Amino acid sequence: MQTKAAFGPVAHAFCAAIVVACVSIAFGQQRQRFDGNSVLRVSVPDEASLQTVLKLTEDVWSHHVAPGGTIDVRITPEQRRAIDQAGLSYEVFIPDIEPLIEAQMVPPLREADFSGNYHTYAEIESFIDDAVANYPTFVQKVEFGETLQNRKMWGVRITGPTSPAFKPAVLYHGGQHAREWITVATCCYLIDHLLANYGTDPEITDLVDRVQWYILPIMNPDGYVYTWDVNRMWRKNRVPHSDGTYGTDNNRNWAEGWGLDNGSSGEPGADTYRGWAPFSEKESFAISRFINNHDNIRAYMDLHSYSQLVLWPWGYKSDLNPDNDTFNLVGQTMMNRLHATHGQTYVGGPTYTAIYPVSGGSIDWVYANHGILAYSIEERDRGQYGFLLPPEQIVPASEEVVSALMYLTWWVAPQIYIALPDGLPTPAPGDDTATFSVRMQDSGETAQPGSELIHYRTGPTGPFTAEPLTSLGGEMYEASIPIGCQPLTQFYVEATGDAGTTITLPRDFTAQVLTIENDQPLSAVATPAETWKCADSDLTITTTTAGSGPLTYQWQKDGQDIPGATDAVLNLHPVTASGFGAYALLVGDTCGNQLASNDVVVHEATVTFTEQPQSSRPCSGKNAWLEIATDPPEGAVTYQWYHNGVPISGATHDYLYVTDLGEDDGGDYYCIASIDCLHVSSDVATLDVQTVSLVEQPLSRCASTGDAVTFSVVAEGENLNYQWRKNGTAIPGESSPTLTINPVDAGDQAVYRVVVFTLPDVCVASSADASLLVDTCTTCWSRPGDMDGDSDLDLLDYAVIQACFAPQQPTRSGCECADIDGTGAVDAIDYELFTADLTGP
Ligand code: 0X9
Ligand code: ZN
Repeated sequence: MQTKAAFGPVAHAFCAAIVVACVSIAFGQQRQRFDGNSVLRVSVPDEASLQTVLKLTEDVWSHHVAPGGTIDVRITPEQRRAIDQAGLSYEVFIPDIEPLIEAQMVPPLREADFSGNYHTYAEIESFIDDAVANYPTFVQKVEFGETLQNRKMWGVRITGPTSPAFKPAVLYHGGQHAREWITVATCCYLIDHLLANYGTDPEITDLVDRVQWYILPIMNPDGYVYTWDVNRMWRKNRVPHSDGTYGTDNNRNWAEGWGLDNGSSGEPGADTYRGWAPFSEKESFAISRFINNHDNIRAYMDLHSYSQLVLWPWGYKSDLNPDNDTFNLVGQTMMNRLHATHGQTYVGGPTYTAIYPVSGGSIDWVYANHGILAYSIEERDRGQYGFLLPPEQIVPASEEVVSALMYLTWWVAPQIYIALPDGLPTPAPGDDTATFSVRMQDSGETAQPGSELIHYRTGPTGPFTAEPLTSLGGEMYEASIPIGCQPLTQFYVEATGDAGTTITLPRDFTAQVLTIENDQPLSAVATPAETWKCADSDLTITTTTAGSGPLTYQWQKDGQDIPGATDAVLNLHPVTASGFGAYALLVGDTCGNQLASNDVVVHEATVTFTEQPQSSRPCSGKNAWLEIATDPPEGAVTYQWYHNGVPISGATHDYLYVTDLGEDDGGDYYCIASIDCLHVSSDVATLDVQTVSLVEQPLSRCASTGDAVTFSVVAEGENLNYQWRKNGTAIPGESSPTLTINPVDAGDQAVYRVVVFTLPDVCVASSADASLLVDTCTTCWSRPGDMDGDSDLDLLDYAVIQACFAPQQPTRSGCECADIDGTGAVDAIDYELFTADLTGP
């Protein structure tokens, strides 16, 4: 990330004094200085401290960023003060990065000792041109592509003059990330190393002769130039975005596993921005096209820094890739070589688990789309200098990486190129041999006639047996190995070349062999597992079987073979009384294995109800629940419920639930349980639905002291009981359909209602509220709708208004006061006016 604060007047004043550090470039931009910026390894014991650090700086250098560990960050002096204030503990890796940056850019030194220094884009192009000029017979300049800023992606192809039948290629590059300068330097070192030692070092001479080496030091030239001219800490390329930010991370832009938020970013300004589409970037697109066009590429290395890691696919998911054994074998040897050279420790593994999720990384695409052995090495160091590895370390760092690359190249470049052009054989169940073709191409040596062998064993352990391959003429051979009834067969192929080199496929047969899965285990499942049949009905037992070769079948009943029952399916037409019992299928394969299926138990059909539905007297509006149980239970038996003799649709379980009971729901219920030909009815249960309905409601009244008032209710239902309430409280002894108050006095002004219920099964109906107003209805009070003159609009008033409402009005006394709008009638408008006032603000 570019830190804007580092520009400005102070930085410009410095530029005048320190010419070297302020190279002006075409756009007039000057190199951003990092005076006083330091690199710290901060301890982040918890999420809060990690967030504190991440909020301070966007320039995070380290890989593992998780609470409980440490984080390497580049920070300004102000940010460092903030870290001090937050009380976080840290180690200072670089107190001031500016002098280190300058030391890496000093030109006189660069000219004196090429490999010991970092170089500009232009210097590397002349280095390539010099290599071509000095070794014209085996170095070619290769244009891998062109960038948005029209820079060429210059690299080389190095190979000796030999032309065997098959010459594998390798593609190694650096500089996918701009600031990882050591990777660029290592590629230059590799070019130099191959050229300088060709003809003297036999291993190098052989591999240069037999392999096409494609080496591209700077995959991301625009970003690389930017690190020299403007911002040493730049990572991405320099594509401009509409939001004013720059750069896409090429190593998040490849098409395999592209676009995941776990392992890349969709924010253009982010350091791991994935681009707007897979291969939207010219650099990643160019390399992918190059690989598509060169089908002999067998190994790929994408160099990065820093952390000292050897990484392989996958980066975008945690699964092991299908060739993880091979990746691990070669990866471990590379780690050993990296360590053996100068004692530096490198660790590694699949990217996702070894470091972190990487979505849209190069090695995933290269491996997934071409089966190429694709690695990424994170070069030196482990954080001390990070991206600013001092020039003194270029040679040792490159020596150890080149040692690993020599091994990777050796692994993919056998002198005889052995392949299975049709892949591994997939024998059909029961086959006793597997026959497949093998190709042996001269890749430096031709196979001596008779040395072509296949070594096999039937099983995962034990010694191998060798058989000669059958020559089909030219490069083609046929291999034939017994597979018999073994679950797996393992093999490797061998040939010895005319110069005496013995080659195997796989490359290291002591660590890895090829495996053919050749047998299906025997299995048999018979269905149904248990069944009930009527005597004289038909039964079919079906099976699912698997195993090697044609299978043999024998049915048994109660442990005895059934003569002639030797098909996979058993038909019993009909099941006779003697046919009830346990059936099983004995199945055998061509390998002599035998096993029995599960038992299928055939019972004579019977149904017994172990629980019967119960009659009841539920209240209307409530729910009713009927339940049955049978032996055998639901599953073996099917059910159908009936109501008054009519089947209820969908009622096919061992219960029946009738909701919101109405009068129509009363009547007889029963369930018919069926099994095969047998149908058995349950007991009949009667639902006697009880209803209480109020035909006439008590009505509100206006009365004078001394009057006699009667409230009454008319209800329908059986065995009715009555209970009168005054203002919600029961009035003792009032249990008839009428309530008489005689004589009325002021204390009787209240709201009355009656509750009507049945016994002994209680079903309840409650009447409407009726008000009794005493001596208050003769005047209409000032508040409209206030019938009793207490200035409130409450239940008492409401009941009167309701009672005055048509059709009873206006004859009822007091109703004239309920005519709120004065139209001469108590109607819906008065009712609305009353309730609006009641609920209004
Ligand atoms: O995150 C990356 O791109 C690499 N680390 S770096 O610090 N150099 O940026 C790791 C890339 C691993 N390679 C792939 N899985 N493609
Ligand atoms: Zn990188």
